[in-house]
Amino acid sequence: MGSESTVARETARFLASRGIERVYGLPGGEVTHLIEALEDEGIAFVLTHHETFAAHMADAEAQLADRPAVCLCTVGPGATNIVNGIANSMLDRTPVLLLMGEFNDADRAEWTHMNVDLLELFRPVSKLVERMYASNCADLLERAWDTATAPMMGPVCVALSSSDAQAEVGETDWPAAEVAEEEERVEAAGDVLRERLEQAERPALVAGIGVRDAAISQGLAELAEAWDIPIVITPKAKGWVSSENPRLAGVYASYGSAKLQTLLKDADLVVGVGLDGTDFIRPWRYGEVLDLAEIAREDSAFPAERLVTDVAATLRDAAVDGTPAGNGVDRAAECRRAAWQDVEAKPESDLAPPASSRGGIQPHAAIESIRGAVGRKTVVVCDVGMLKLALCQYWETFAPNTFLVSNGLSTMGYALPGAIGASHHVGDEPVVALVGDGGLLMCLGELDTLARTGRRVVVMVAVDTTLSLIRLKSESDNLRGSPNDFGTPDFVAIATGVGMNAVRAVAESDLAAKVEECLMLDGPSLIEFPLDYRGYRRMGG
Ligand SMILES: Cc1ncc(C[n+]2csc(CCOP(=O)(O)OP(=O)(O)O)c2C)c(N)n1
Ligand SMILES: [Mg+2]
Repeated sequence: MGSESTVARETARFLASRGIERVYGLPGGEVTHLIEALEDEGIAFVLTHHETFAAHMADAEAQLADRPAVCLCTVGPGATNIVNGIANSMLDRTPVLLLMGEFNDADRAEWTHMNVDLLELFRPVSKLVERMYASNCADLLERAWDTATAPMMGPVCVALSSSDAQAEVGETDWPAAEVAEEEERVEAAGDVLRERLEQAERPALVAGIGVRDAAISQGLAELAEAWDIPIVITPKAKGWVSSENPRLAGVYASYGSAKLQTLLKDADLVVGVGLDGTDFIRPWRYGEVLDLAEIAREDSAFPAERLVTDVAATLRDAAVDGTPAGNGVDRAAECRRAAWQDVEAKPESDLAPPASSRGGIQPHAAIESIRGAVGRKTVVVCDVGMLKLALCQYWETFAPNTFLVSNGLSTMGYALPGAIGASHHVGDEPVVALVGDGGLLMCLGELDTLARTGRRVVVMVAVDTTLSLIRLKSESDNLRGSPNDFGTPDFVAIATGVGMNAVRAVAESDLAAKVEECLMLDGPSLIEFPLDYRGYRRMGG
């Protein structure tokens, strides 16, 4: 301990020592001293218009940076507002650090105004939630950071009152940079895996959220090639197995081709790589999985035979001298072909579209046009809804960390703030947000955050004038779809109103050109395009 400091200043100094350059959030009176201290240490405060979207910004930044990112909210309504964002990071295993306002111990005992029990509120949606004081500041900050980054990663919440933030504390000599401590590794289990592969006739690999690691994804590709095994991925693994990999069979999400499901059903050995119960939108309905896992754990959502091992080394070991008998290239190609045939072969539905629908571009045609115009290394952030289900299946990804999506919680309103957070990490390169009209309407205020921060984000909003996913579900249950329908707000006018460049593409023929045009701009832009909701009725699985 050196000279005198304050808890707020030490928090800021700690974050700066860990490479944190910005904190996203929305203040209240309890956190103003903390924000001032952050800025004094060179940490920018990015003001958002809703706390949950601050958490989404941190979530996207953390995924790309592969270290915690930080968000901030005030006590009471600020904290209750951010619960959704923290829960999203919990279910997507993202290391986000939340700094939140709190009442000091004396006030908390007496006050009712804005006073909710923050520890109880955040316990189910975070890995750690604790109050910070001068007495535990140094220990808690380091422990929170380590907890967030320990497997399975996730959000941590530190609550601090204004008076405790100003309390005096000795200056801590924070280590300049964090050197990731090597986990004590269990031995590689290449022989066990090899033995099982030798016995199998129709093996399949299923890769999930934990494949987002260079060594593991490389090991997976080597194993698949050596034994010629088809690979199925979950939405969080998109990009970590390239769409150009000839053994990629498709994405296991709510919607997939019937062929993909047959592949999984018929497999006599399914090897799970980095899988996690939160990967699956529907419970795993196929045979038992031999799950390669870094840590031992119980997962009731995903029962499996767990092989606790150094996953990357095990994959690489078992790849050596593999027998390429899994027929993976052919089985994968058949699944990919079938996914497109599903869409092309189904007749147009004669069910009525939403009343305010203006018709529009077929979803799959829109995805192909946009994909052709967006660079292969550009980060794309996807919102939730039918658009997500279509994008997860049909949007091709060619590089790690080029497709971000809220999967575990599947919360609407992720794409726009996620793209802002991603953009802060990627710097000058453009980032794309693909969002449904319902999802964008939920977070319109963040268009102002985007305009104000000037980030190079292209927001593409698919206008089908309804909550398509829920409308389709209602229709398939023989219920009315109309309660899900809404109007046709002029998104171009809204974006222009906050100072952004905005254009409307009306037909498939000008969509790609508009995307290319906006990707060239230095600042933010929005493209509104009409989408024919009826096209989603062709998606099978
Ligand atoms: C915060 C939140 N509220 C409700 C839902 C339930 N939900 C899932 S998809 C969806 C519809 C999304 O509509 P839109 O953004 O227009 O996308 P579309 O389905 O039309 O492509 C809803 C309401 C959710 N996932 N998240
Ligand atoms: Mg919609």
